[in-house]
Amino acid sequence: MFPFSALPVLLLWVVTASGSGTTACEDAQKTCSVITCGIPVTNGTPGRDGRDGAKGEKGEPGQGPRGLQGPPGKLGPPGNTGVPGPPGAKGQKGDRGDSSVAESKLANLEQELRTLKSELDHIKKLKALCAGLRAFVATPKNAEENKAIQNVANGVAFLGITDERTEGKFEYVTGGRLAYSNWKSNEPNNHGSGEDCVVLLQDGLWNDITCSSSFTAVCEFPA
Ligand code: MMA
Ligand code: CA
Repeated sequence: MFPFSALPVLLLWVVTASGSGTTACEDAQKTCSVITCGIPVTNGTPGRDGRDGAKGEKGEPGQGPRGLQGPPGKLGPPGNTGVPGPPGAKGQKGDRGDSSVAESKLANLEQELRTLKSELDHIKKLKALCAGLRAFVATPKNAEENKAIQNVANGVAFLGITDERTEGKFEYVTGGRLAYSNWKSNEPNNHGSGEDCVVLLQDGLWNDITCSSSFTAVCEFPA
């Protein structure tokens, strides 16, 4: 702003000075202690442009219509790796890679099946034995009957009682739950690989025993 508004005043002053000429300077010498003298001059060519001024303040936003939103920017770089998650639930126990486990399981099952078959055979034989006599394998229903069978057997004898159908649940081979029992202490114990038949011992007490054992069978005839 300054150069433009100051310019007319400056030019005016220069014109006045040149107008007074040398005579004004000679006059001044008589009255002033310090003077400035000069010769008449003509206007020089304008000086070079001054340096750029300081940057102005940021203007108010314009009022024109707002442009459309630009397209989304490029995908940023991937983030840092996260912290590891908590450990997963424990899985089920796997099979042993060894086929010998399956083989030994099968062998056990086969043995169990053979035992059951022989037990059933034995019970069937017992029943058949007495049935041939139109009788049943003895099943004492009270102490009196138990004593009678004991006397007839005169030693260890099979009774018509078994838990072959359900382990621990003794019943008559003819069917039905036990009405009476005379177990020896700690019997029945299903000893060893299993005992599903019942013998009457010499003292009249009962013991469960493997059906494959061989003992006398006492048959009872319906009265
Ligand atoms: C034998 C057998 C079992 C009985 C026990 C009692 C060793 O097995 O008779 O049936 O329970 O003896 O000790
Ligand atoms: Ca026993």
